[in-house]
Amino acid sequence: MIRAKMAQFAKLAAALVLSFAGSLPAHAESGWGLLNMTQGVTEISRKIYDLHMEIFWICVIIAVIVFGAMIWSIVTYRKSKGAVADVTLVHNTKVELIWTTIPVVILVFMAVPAARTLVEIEDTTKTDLSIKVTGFQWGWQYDYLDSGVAYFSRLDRKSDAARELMSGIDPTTVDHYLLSVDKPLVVPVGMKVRLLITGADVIHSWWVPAFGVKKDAIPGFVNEAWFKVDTDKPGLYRGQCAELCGRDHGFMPIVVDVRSKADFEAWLKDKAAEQKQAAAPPAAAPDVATAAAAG
Ligand SMILES: [Cu+2]
Repeated sequence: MIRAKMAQFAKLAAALVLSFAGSLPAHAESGWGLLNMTQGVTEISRKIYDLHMEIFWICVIIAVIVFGAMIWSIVTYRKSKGAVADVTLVHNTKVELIWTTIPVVILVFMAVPAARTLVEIEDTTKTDLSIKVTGFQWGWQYDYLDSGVAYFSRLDRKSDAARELMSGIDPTTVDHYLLSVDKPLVVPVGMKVRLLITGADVIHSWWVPAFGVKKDAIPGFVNEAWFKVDTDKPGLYRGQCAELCGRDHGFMPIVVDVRSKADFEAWLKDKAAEQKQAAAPPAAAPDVATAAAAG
């Protein structure tokens, strides 16, 4: 009976771990790397990863020492072995000093590098390019503030069709199901890109793990974030809205198309020209009234 229950529990735990692993879409790693956070493609994302690993191992060491001592004590001094509780030890200044000082030292040891990285993350000065990001139900709007280029980015058509109830399309046949968009955010490598993040309706959150950026998009507020992708890492990077924002929260992915500087400049020029043309008034049509009067 107990054995069957345990087997059932093990199965459930395995299923949970697997489903968790499967829900981490934005990571390029495989195997165990999938369970960890990504190292990303920016200096800041690597610093965040290093901090994460450093603090993770500190926690592991503390856990091993604390649980080791606890389990050893429980086993060694158990009642069946005739152990009797010591009720005379009520206060010991030396012990209290030790168990206060050690955690303080550990905390300071963790806080100093963490604070240093935090200051760097918040430093949005000296940026090369500013893009306003507006989260809305359900997608993202990107405004290139210096060039006037602006467009919406939504879930791609294929995913959108496949997600419909009884669409008849097997989602496993759709490439990057629910993770592709019609028009990705296009940015250059090696440039400090500043994002001005806000919301149009409710709170969303712009999250791209590979850049180490996750920032809330709040209506009425403008939050700042920045990233600078390594010059040798152009490519497509994916993310998602990270703040439960309503019915279609799971259907507003983020894709960032990181290109070389020259490619980016060309794209921006084309896009600006395209939008200028679309916004221009149509060529003067013949005046129907004058033509009729003349005839
Ligand atoms: Cu959202």
